[in-house]
Amino acid sequence: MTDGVNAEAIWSHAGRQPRIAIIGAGMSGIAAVVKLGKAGYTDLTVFEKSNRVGGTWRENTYPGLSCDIPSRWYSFSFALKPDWSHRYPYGPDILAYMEDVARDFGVMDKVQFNMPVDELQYDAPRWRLTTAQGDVQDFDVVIAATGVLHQPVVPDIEGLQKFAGACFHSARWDHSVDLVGKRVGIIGTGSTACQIVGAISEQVGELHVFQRTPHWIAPLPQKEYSPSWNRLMARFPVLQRLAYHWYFQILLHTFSAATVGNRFMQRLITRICLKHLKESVPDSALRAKLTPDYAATCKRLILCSDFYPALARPNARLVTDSIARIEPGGVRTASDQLHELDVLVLATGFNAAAFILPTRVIGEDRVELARRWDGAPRAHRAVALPGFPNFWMLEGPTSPVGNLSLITVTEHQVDYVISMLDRMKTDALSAITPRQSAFENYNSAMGEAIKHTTWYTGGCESWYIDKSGVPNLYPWSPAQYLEEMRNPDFSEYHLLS
Ligand code: N01
Repeated sequence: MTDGVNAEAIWSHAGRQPRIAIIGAGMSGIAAVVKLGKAGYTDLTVFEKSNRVGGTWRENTYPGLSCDIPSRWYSFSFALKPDWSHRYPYGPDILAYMEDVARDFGVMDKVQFNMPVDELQYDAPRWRLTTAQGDVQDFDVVIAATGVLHQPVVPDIEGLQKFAGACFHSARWDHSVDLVGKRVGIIGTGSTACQIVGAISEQVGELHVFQRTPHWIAPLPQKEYSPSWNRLMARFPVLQRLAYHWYFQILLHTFSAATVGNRFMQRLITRICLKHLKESVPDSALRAKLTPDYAATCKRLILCSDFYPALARPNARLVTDSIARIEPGGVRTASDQLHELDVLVLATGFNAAAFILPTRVIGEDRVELARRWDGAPRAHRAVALPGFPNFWMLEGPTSPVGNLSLITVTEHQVDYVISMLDRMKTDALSAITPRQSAFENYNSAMGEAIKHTTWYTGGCESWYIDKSGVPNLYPWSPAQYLEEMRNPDFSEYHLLS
């Protein structure tokens, strides 16, 4: 591989720092800069398509935006925050936290803003990166920190373009539209829609919620932290660390366990959701429409306390009739009823098979990532891919791991990448790339194991399931994945000198 290549061109031969490109300044990009820096890798350039850090928390600004992972755990382990206002953090608070961390840990100095990356091409031993502006730079290592859910899906519904009122996707919220007193329709009843419905139901004139499939919804045990409690946290940082690990362990052994086969937890979650529905919705006909007929946790479990009460309000209407088409005046359903609307919100989710795409990534032998994946993205241990040397993904394919805090998963993945870089440095390697056999063994074992999870057996459709027909998720215990990240098995890789 290195024949004819000047030794100076290979960072580990020349004894210099690797030039590392990080794509994206969201949560993963921030974690990568901080952890790589602490490990001594400081020649970092972050390419951010927007003008701010924060990723998903920058892009989503819809009313009610919040996170259903507790704030004391939804934090960087190296930057715990004593003064979260709530147990479950609100979107603006998370964005402010991301920006604070980026500023305090010197991330901002590394970021090139408004710099989308169009193409990455491997030309051994370097990656040639081309930005949308046509700027070309070479890097030794590329880290894709582009997130999982960042490409909004606009549903293919007849007449959508003809709607006369305001219409926008939940991730492109139009804040110039005043909802007060308006007739508002919302398509979708996933995590996003539930938060929006809870937040806007009191101010709108009419609320029409178009539900294709009922979701399982557990109550969110929200709580405001008192100033005295937060002062205590600030005074004794050990308490912050205890809280971080407390929530980590609790969720690991309850919700995460249920998704990968813990029958007791599965039944408990089902009971909690049904109790929540019964207590929130007195009308038995409405309750029947809201009761799922598939297993809880098959789709992403929703934690939300104000969706059901919002639907029980007199101005709300749950529409379960399928949508026939959209007309200038509103949404017409299959029973030929027109729901007249002023505003239509599309809470219809994201393309979960995109990851770094549509950036064109070209590996060895000019293989294109988009072709290689063909709608069913796979990776080796979620972070690497044969034929794409020195290219690492954070939150890559199968990364959503047991609904753990994505920050925890990302931090472990960054540590894994650091182990690889350390190995390159000590062994003077030019490239590391997973063996095809290791990739195939890992993915075929995953493909078998996933068939025993609720995501597959639960009898639902969800964004977890890709073009291959199986969920694109890690099928084993989340603790096992973190262990895999802590202890890289180098025999799975070609280590090229
Ligand atoms: O998207 P979704 P989301 N006609 O794909 C419906 C994370 N998240 O943005 O269920 C009619 O879950 C679709 O119907 P169905 C979290 O991981 C986290 O809500 O497919 N309806 C569904 O109801 C979550 O899982 C937080 O039958 C159509 C909805 O639209 C992920 O983001 C907060 C339709 C899409 O639901 C995505 O959630 C928010 C059509 N043509 C989100 N097309 C946290 O708190 C789609 N639907 C961390």
